[in-house]
Amino acid sequence: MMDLFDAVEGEPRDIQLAPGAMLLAGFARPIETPLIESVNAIINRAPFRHLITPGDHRMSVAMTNCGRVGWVSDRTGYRYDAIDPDSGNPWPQMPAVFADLALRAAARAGFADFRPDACLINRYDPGAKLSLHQDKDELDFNAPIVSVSLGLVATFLFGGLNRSDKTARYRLVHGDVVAWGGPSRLAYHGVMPLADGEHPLLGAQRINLTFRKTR
Ligand code: MD6
Ligand code: FE
Repeated sequence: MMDLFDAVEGEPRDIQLAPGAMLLAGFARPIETPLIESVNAIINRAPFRHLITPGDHRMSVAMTNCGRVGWVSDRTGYRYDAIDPDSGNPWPQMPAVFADLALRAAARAGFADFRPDACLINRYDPGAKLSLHQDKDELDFNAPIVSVSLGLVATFLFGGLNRSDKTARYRLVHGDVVAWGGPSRLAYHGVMPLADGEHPLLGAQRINLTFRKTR
């Protein structure tokens, strides 16, 4: 596996994964505490749940959302919806600390003025994985996606525009941000089954935030 050194505190490093795909190592570390507090406030109102895919498969990753719309899946398909189907209420608002992080990270990666309207929050417990997929349920592929890793280390798979393209593996650690757009916007990607472990702030889990502009 490509070995990326862990972020040295206060020294973010930028690594290009492919044209349009940047890993900003350690970028979110300085605001880890408000990020985790915000996640906790969101899951209080919109708890994590295991969605069912159109193929009738229960996802191993538990999900929730904040923002104007949230990504949901059920037997009828995938969509962005303004209403949390579990509660019947709108999703919690996107906290300013989230929107500001997404804007700054995108700008650093070369995508100016990124104003996401959705933030999908994923929880990986040991063994949870995300199969190779494209993020293509958004209407605007000009905007990038910004992904923030918190908690346990994950192995991120990054391929090409065809499912059969060879994938590279990257180690994502707590505080890393991946910003992803332009020629990489529709690249296949996934997450390998999470290894067990104990993170000092988050315990035996990985939390991933992905920010999207859906329209
Ligand atoms: C994850 N991330 O890291 C899942 N999608 O847990 C994604 O599916 C993803 O990291 C698009 C762009 C960046 C990502
Ligand atoms: Fe994705």
